[in-house]
Order: sequence, then C-alpha cells, then structure tokens
Amino acid sequence: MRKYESRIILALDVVDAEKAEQIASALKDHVDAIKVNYPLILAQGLKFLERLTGLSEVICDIKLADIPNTNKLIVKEFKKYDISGIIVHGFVGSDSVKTAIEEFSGRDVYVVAEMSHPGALEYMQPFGEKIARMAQELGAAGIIVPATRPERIRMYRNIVGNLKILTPGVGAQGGDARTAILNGADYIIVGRSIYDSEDPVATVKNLINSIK
Ligand code: BMP
Repeated sequence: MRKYESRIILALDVVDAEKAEQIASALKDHVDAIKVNYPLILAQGLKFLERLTGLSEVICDIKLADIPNTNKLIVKEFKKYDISGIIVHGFVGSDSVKTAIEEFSGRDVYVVAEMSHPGALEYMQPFGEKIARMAQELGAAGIIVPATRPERIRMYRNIVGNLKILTPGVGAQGGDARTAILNGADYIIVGRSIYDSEDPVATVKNLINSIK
C-alpha cells in the first residue's frame, strides 16, 4: 500500500458504472485505496478497472481460492491492470497462496485469515492463527481480519508483527473504526456506510476524525 494517511480503504461494491466512478472521484483524495470486489467486476468487466486505477490505488478483492495452477492463471489476468494489490484466501493452503504471491511479485498480496461475518466462526476462525502465520512466512503484504472482533485483531497483530492488517466489518456489520485501529489494525475497509450515506465525503471525514 502506498498511502498511510486516512487509513481508510473504500469498498466500492456498487454495480452501476456512473455511480462507481462518481463515488471514486469524490473520494479519491480522502481514502488510501479503493477495494473492488466481484459485484463491480462482474457488472462492468475487468476493463472498468482502468477507470479506477487512473484515480486511486486499487486493490482487487478476488478472494482467490483455487489450486496453484488456476490461481496463477487468474492472477495473470489481473496483472494486466495497474492495480496495486489482490486479496487471496488462505484456507486453501500454502501452495496456492505461494503461487499467487510469486505470480503477483512486486505487488501486494493480502491473505484472508478470518472473515468478519458470523459464519466465519464455524470453519475459518479455528484456523485463523495458522493462516496468519503462513501469510507472514510466505511474504504476503498483509492479512485480512475482522473489525467485528477487535480482540482477534490484537491477537493477529502479535502473530504477524509489522505485516499490514486490513479490517473489514466497520459500520454496516457493526464494527467500530477507532476500536479496530486501537487494537492494531493499519487500515479499515468500509463500504456501505460510506457509499450509501447521503454525503460520502463527510462520512469519510468523520471516520478519519474518529480514528485520529
Ligand atoms: P461493508 O462495509 O459494506 O460491509 O463492506 C465490506 C467489504 O469488505 C465488502 O466488500 C466485503 O466483501 C469485504 N469483506 C468483509 O466484509 N469481510 C471479510 O471478512 C472480508 C471481506 O473482504
């Protein structure tokens, strides 16, 4: 990640091209990066990334979770764009994650260790610590852990040292930005409570003030 200013990553999960571009333009100087997920990529196609990379640092949240060879083929497609990071799943194991990191060499790979929704308690959380350790050993840029469970952020911080910790789950999912940062997050990932608000710029400014 190039910027470390607002510590906010916008999750741009809107599917309308005009709306996505309008929000991205309005917020480009206020957030550190824009995270793009399947809703927007599927609705507008990969080419749409070019309209965002001209505005901001872009992280593609593709939650890659396949065998090494398929991971490699998918990363090759994303590498064609000037995006700075991708998000991959860790539960698939070290061979798949390693291949993604090697293929995306020179850019940032973030590994999902534990997700923010309640279902993550069933199968992900029991392996979260191991996944975080693997991410660090393989040279990932950072990990994704839940802002909805701040005590877990603290635990993960102790495991990964100075690897970047990105935490989704603030706002719409009930997590609190300040609490996440105080527990060791480097960045908070926020979507709906920004792009669905009446004044996204004011909402981001309020968020920034709340974590200062
Ligand atoms: P929102 O702030 O609207 O809840 O959006 C959160 C974003 O972060 C979504 O893009 C979601 O897919 C992503 N995300 C998440 O919410 N929890 C995770 O554990 C991992 C994610 O990538």
